[in-house]
Amino acid sequence: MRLSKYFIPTIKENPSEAQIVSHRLMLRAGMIRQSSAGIYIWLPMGLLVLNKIAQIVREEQNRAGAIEVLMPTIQPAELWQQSGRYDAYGKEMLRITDRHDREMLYGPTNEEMITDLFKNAVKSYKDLPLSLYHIQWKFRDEVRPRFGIMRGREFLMKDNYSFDLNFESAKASYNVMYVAYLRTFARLGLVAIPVRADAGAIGGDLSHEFQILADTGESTLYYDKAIESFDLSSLIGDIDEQTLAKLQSFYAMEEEKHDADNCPVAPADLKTAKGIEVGHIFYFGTKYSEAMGAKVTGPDGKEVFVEMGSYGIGVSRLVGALIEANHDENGIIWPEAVAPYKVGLINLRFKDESCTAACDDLYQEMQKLNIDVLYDDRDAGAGSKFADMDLIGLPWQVVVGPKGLEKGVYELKNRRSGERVELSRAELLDKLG
Ligand code: 5CA
Repeated sequence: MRLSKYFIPTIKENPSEAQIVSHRLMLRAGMIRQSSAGIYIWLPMGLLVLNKIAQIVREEQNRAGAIEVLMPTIQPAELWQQSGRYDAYGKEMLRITDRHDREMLYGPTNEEMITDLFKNAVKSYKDLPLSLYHIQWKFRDEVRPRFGIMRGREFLMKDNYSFDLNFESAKASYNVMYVAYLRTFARLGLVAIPVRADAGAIGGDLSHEFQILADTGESTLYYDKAIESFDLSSLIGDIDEQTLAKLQSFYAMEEEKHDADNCPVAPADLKTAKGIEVGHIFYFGTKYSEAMGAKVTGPDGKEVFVEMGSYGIGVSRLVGALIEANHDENGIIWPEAVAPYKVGLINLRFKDESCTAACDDLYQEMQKLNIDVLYDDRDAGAGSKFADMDLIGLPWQVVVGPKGLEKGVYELKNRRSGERVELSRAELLDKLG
């Protein structure tokens, strides 16, 4: 992509409304613009990252055996009346009336709709276990939308719903998702601590939140420091039962549920930190299937209410969480897995014919080699080109200037380490290809 023909409306000054670094950088780097409180326009660079994260989430859901569907954003109130949540949800739910005076709502989550779908489509235990997910926009009329897309009113969520015949099978489905979540966050280069979000009652509800440690997190966590010696990011491979059991036995709790007097961890081993909740998984048994009449015929011919779980990932929140974990004073530092482009090509002397010819040549060659490149071909000064490139945070920068060209070399800068090397054309293309 040529920057002169693209749309990255960057901002020089720090936007006064942004309290945390990710919000500030997303606005400054031209990734998002606010439309109204907690509702954002995703600009090209933001959208590229959002889509890349969604794709990694999708691949890990598919690998875990979940099947993708797409449910609508607008739901009939009737379903929520059946589950009893229509009144309980209160003001956080955006309620809509259509032209026929039917009560509708913009979905804050999809348990009701999926349970209704299941009830009408699945009748036998032979079709179980079943796990369906979608990646869809949600709306929650949050009391305090803040920190940009981190706590928005409209946000993109991956939500997944599992259906099983009995508790054992439901627990296994839960654990498959638990592992899929660890893998997903590891692929994003994030260390997400699984935090127990239930009271720990055996056989009852079971729930974990996945928290990224960051000073700007909204949750306060208490956890056994042994978790840190457990290399969560290395868990990309299969996890055996023992490792899973060990991981799940570590103490990690949100402040509200942490009881200092009865904590099983010795004070010297207990750590506290702030976290950003990027995922939340629940096993809730037959809560919705009983309320909405979702039954299957078991092997003995008797009908039973289906056992369910639901599993959410904040896809749009992850964009912010990734920036909180990957930035410096000059801007964003994208991990390659989610970078909007892999390489930024900077033409230092727009008016110098040999510079422009060399850049055009590199640009064409990179495109041939499928190297994702953003070419700063604007008629602008070197200083502002460097500053913009650091701000938007592409992992690699290729700098083409007259001095290098005389020697027949290009400069390659690693955005994260700041390391610069001079390479020939062939070496450069080889390294980036
Ligand atoms: N039905 C369940 C699981 S599918 C559910 O809705 N869980 S949740 O409320 O915890 O949301 C799932 C994830 O969505 C959260 O972990 C968080 O990462 C993200 N999320 C929730 N609210 C917001 C919000 N206002 N802005 C951005 N992301 C949010």
